[in-house]
Amino acid sequence: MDSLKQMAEAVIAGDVEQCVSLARQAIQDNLDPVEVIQQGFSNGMDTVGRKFESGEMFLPEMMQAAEAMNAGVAVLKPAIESSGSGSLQEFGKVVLATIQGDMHDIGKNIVKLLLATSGFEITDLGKDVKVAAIIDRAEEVQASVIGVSALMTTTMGYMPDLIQELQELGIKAEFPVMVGGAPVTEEWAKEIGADGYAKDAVGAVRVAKGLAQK
Ligand code: B1M
Repeated sequence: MDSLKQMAEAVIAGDVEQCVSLARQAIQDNLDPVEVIQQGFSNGMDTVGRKFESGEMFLPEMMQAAEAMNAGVAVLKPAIESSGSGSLQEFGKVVLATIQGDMHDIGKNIVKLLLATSGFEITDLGKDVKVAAIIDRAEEVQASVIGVSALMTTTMGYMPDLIQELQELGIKAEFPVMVGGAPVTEEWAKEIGADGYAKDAVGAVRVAKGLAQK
């Protein structure tokens, strides 16, 4: 089995030690840490999601899988940071949050890591963040971009609320909004009037750079 497949299997098994050991091995083998996250660990998480949906896995196993993935990502983090160009160019400020009602933050944290290593200053408001708190902070730090993540169909409904609120306050043009997360699509982002959508963390960097330079 190739190492990316082994990583996916280790996440599915919720095996923290194996995730750590495979991530260390990946660094020794000079594998691209971002590819390792996206093609390895994240693939395992997709399977976990499908198994949870079909009733083959339950909440404690999903939590264990999340712990294992986080442990693997933590090992890769310094390698991603040292490969970044953050110290070379400053692109702007991003206020980042997982939207209200949503506790999923693994993907948002990966987006944060890549944005930070690409030259953005990040204000991470964490998870389950109310629309008003996101707007307050964006105004406070004079954000170049607001980035919001949602992992559930039930919580992505707060994203249009954010955009509507910005419109009502008359500050929509000042704060471009980038949205993402597994259930979010490009079409939906357009429909709600978001300024940018990214499918993954690598795409988020590209989109944020475009929005910050407008
Ligand atoms: Co939950 N969960 N979960 N969960 N969970 C999902 C999302 C679900 C799809 C599983 C399923 O049923 N198939 C389902 C949602 C169904 C729906 O849409 N309504 C679900 C459910 C139901 C729940 C609970 C309700 C379960 C329960 O309690 N009965 C509960 C909800 C709690 C809450 O939020 N209120 C819950 C809890 C949890 C855990 C705590 C156990 C854990 C989260 C741990 C954590 O995040 N700290 C968890 C996990 C791990 C998942 C799955 C399996 C994996 C999510 C993940 O981390 N993926 C997920 C199934 C799935 O998504 N396939 C599932 C890996 C991550 C790297 O990918 O987050 O997609 P992702 O991020 C990517 C891209 O989406 C993108 O870039 C990232 C990196 O490439 N991206 C952005 C993300 N944000 C972006 C922002 C951007 C741009 C790109 O711009 C700003």
